[in-house]
Amino acid sequence: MKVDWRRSFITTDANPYYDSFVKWQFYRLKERGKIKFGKRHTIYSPKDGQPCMDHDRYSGEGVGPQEYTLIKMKVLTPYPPKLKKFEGKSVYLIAATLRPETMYGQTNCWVAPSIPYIAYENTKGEIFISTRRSARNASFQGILPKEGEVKELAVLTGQDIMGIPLKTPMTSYDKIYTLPMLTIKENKGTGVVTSVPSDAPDDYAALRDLQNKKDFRAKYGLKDEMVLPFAPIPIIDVPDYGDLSAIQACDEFKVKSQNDKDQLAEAKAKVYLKGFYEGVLKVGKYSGQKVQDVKKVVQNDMIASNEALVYFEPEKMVMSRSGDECVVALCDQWFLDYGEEKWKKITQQALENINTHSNETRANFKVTLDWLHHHACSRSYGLGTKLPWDPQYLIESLSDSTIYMSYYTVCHLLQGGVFDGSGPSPIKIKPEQMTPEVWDYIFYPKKPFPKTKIPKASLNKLRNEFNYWYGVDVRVSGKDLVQNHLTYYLYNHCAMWPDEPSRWPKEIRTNGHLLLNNEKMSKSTGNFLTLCQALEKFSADGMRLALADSGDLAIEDANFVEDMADAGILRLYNFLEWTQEMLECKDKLRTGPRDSFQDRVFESQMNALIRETDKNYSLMLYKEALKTGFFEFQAARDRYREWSSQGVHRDLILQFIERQVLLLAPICPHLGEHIWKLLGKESLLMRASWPVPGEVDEVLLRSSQFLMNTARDLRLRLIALKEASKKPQKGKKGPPVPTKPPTHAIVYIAKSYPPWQDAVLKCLKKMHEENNNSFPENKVIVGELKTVDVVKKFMKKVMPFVQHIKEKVTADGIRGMDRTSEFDEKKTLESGLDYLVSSLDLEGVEIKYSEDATEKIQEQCAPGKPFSSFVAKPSVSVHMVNPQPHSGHFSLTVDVLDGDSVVSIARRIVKYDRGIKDPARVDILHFDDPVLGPRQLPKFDDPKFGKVVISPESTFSIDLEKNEITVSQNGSKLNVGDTLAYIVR
Ligand code: A2H
Repeated sequence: MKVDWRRSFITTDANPYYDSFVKWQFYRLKERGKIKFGKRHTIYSPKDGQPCMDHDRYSGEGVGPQEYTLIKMKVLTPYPPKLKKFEGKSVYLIAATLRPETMYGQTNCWVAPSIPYIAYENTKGEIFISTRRSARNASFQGILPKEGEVKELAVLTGQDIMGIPLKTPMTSYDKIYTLPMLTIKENKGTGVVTSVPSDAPDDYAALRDLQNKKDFRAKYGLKDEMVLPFAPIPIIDVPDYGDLSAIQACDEFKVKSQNDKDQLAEAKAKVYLKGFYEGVLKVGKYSGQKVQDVKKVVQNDMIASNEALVYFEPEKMVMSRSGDECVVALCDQWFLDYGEEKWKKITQQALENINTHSNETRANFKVTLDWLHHHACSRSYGLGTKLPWDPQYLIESLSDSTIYMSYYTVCHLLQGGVFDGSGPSPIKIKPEQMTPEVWDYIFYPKKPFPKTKIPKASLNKLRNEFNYWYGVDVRVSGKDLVQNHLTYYLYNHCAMWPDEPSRWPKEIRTNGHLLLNNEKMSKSTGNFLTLCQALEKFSADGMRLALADSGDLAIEDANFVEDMADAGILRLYNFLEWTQEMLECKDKLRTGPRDSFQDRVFESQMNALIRETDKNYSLMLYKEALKTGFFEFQAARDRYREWSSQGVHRDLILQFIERQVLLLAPICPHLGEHIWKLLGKESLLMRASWPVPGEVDEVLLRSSQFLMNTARDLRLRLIALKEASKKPQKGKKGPPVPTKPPTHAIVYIAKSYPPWQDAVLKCLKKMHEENNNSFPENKVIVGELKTVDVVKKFMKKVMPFVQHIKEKVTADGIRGMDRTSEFDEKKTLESGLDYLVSSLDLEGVEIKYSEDATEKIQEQCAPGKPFSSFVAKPSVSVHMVNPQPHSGHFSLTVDVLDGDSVVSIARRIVKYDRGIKDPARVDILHFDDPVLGPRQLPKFDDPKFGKVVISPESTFSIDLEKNEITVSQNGSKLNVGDTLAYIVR
């Protein structure tokens, strides 16, 4: 069973209080001239015997009536056999067109050879020939003698009336012929199409097919004189396309025949819009006037001379819920005159002041407001309130639910908790006491107290409620409702409270539909997930997380992806596990001052993300809130952990956990409460307030970003270097020569730009300032720079550099033109040195100023843009044995570099042996006898037997030629041979 969603919670007919409210609204709308009565072209279901409004439709929501001009094309005598019986009567083929002003250019008439047409009589006793479907529509528009009845006087095919002569209005040809067009649609217009090859690419392509192909003509029994003499007539001048625009467009898009669907579509897209909006008529009474200005006038002229008539049909197929194909009918009805200019205008103004959250939603409102004209508000059966002044009609459901949010402000006092208003009323007011004047008093501050038995205090209470709560702060609804409900909502607020904009809607946010795994949810395909199933599969928090992540866009559909939901749960689980781990070991975490570079960056990052998340939540951008408040928040923590070589600070970690839980609470409250308890909080998380963010040090954050970028750059270049060394070298055959992997990186940073770039920047900044904070044209920039002495020599490189700076300014604002760094780049990089070295698998990273480097390197460097190079320092390999029994540590080969220390070698051992946690616990020993020592059996109960611990202060040096390693210890030097030992304490 389909339930009208709005009625399902207000229940108008069953609820006498709401019924009185709707009646009040309609009385007032009518008094203010918003409701009128008359005959209108309306989408109509013959089976239901009444208009078929959006909510009565099975398909075709939002579809309206489309107007066509029917051109009467008189069949000349003698009539063909199938029409013989109409001898003595006027017979017309009636062609449906959207462009009556092009009738000057008709060269023929198109019919489809095999689709069925019927002949029937119109109100004037003339015979019309068109498709059955169009006759059915016409019969509801006063074109046929009896409403809804089509007497079929003859049934024929297009072929039966092929090649017959016609007399048609306006064209310069005396008579034209019916010819075959194979692309005519049976379900559009009348199935008869008038042909204007000068302006319609379809017509030109079809006519040319016939003119070029004799066999084609023969197939349909056409004589040459019916086809060949008819050249397109120039009638409209279209800028860029001339006065035979269709021909030009067919050439441009290489249309070869009427079957070239795609090319024709392109040609039409180009020429129709341009022809209609920019075309100028060059023939007839209105020669020299714009097409769009004369369309209506030409139509009226032809109607006045009985050569044409107006006809409507639904723009697209509309099916009623009762299974009927709807038509357009001229109906007597009450309608809301949404086209009335003053009303439209004030509604447009109201829209200006509404926050629609997205430009697309606003644009959809604007389009709707542009075309909306009238909306039938009455129907003869169904559910609903009776029209108070004409109770044979009911108010249709989109019209009785436009301002009901105001009813919400008082309904609790009238209805209590009772759904259908059957009482008892908490305020003791009976439904029949709710007269229009009583409602006036509640909703309008200036209205006097009405004649009523209701005590003034009671009514004042209702009035106060309304006054306190109204207007609606934000309304969230489906994007498909902009074209009807949401726009009516605006219109009616403006009509009911015309002088009180404070009662008008303030924010409207729309959302798309929810997809499941990138596809539409549909029971028939099985791509479906109920709320209960989702809960079972992903838990409440897991589902909420995936829903929040599914998308915020107002127009595009949100997408619930099950893989993402799984990944989300995993993330939540990891967060919980990590939290428990941290809480268990919190006493081992670093304490004391929390002012290292990484501490300060992390704190600032948290503060910035709290602010951003706050903003995202208040804009109802939940995907964004999740991004900043969870994914990025976690990433900030991960970075902090990775980069803090001296360990993370306890206070910051605890603060992070608490803040994380708070930021995520709106989306994952259950996990939040659990962790809140683990944190030892006494009251509930739900009672806690939003975290108060501290200062955000923007410069510090940018310096941290600089560090990240440099690290990333180093990593990428290192990978590239390794890849390159695997490839055979140019010009040399055979496998690649193994090159030693780099051991060290040198990062050069620049204190300033090279002189010519510095001069360019200075100049650019000045021009940018003088040109109202934007760059002048490149021409001007070059002209200016040419005059600067230091720049002259570099003119070839100047424009690429200017382009680079422009891009920087687009990304970072005017900061992109800064000539020096806003922070100390050297200090910044040094603060991350330990992590850089270990994560890059290098022995060392050195930071140097570019001024100490070659000119070439200086050119590559700029503030914020360091340059790195790599070196492989020479080494001598040494064998490392581990004499500890059952330790799990193995013998390894380790490279020793000149200047190595015990710790640096220990670090290298740790890299190979992940079983060792801390390099500081590794001792290195040399053998008493460097030659024979290693050949003796170790003593299991005394691993150090025959060896000496090398003191941590010692340094290693190497002799490459002799392939020897020497240790300097307390001023003495010792050759340690080719084998050393290590012991893990
Ligand atoms: B117009 P819309 Cl010069 N099958 O008239 C295919 N096409 C049909 C049709 C049918 N059953 N019934 C009508 N049409 C054509 C003139 C014209 C038209 C010019 C320029 C543009 C143009 C001369 N042919 O239409 O799908 C008719 O051709 C631009 C779209 O209802 C009718 O107007 O939008 C137009 O298509 C109606 O198309």
